[in-house]
Amino acid sequence: SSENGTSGRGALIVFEGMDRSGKSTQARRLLNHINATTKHGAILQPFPDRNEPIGQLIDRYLKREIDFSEKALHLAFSANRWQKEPLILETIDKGVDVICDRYAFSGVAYSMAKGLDRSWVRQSDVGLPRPDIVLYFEVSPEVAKSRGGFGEERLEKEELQRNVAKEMQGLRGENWIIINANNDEDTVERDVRIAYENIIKTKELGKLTEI
Ligand code: T5A
Ligand code: NA
Repeated sequence: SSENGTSGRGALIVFEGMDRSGKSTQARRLLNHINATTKHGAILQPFPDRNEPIGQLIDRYLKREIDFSEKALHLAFSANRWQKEPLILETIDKGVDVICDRYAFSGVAYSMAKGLDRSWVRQSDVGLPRPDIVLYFEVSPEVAKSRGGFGEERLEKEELQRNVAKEMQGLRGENWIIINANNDEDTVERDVRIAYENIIKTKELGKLTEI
């Protein structure tokens, strides 16, 4: 049964999905909800984490200020996650939930969509903490396009987004919950809360083996 309460380890919750599907909006809402309604609380961990040294380079790449080769960029995104692995583990150990806004699935899907080989791409994230649940935000291209800010950063091209969506389908595991992200913010929030309440945690946090 679910240990989602005041005892035991924290949960590792991942938000994934297309650009502009509303992940960051809902990750913040879930953070506030958990902190307002539980003793254990939660922290929010975005990826890329643009405050970390490697994340600052990724940020400059996304803003078209510097260039990376595709493989170096892939490893930078992955290293940015490894940088945060100790914090994630310590936090979960203390009983606090960790909410990741994107994770290794973005890393694999974006790099594969750009043509990198799957077996090469997945290696760098093997061994990272395995999420208890992945909330996958599915949004139609038309809806995503209509939302604020689309197209500002360099990976937000339509064809790439289509390929990313295709690659993401192939990464779905049994711990994935599909969220209809075309809905309004309150409807999506309700679905996210239901998924959160139904998380079933194993005793120990697992590790990513297959991605
Ligand atoms: N990337 C990332 C890789 O290539 N490899 C990796 O390993 C990782 C981790 C930056 C880029 O990096 C790539 C993927 C990305 O291309 P990012 O920082 O997560 O990644 O990207 P952002 O641009 O910050 O975020 P997204 O584009 O993914 O947007 P979100 O978080 O899905 O959407 P959000 O919540 O910011 O909302 C977007 C807009 O829509 C509105 C919001 O108010 C906002 O204006 N909105 C809604 N409007 C109507 N109805 C709703 N339900 C709405 N929800 C939000
Ligand atoms: Na975001």
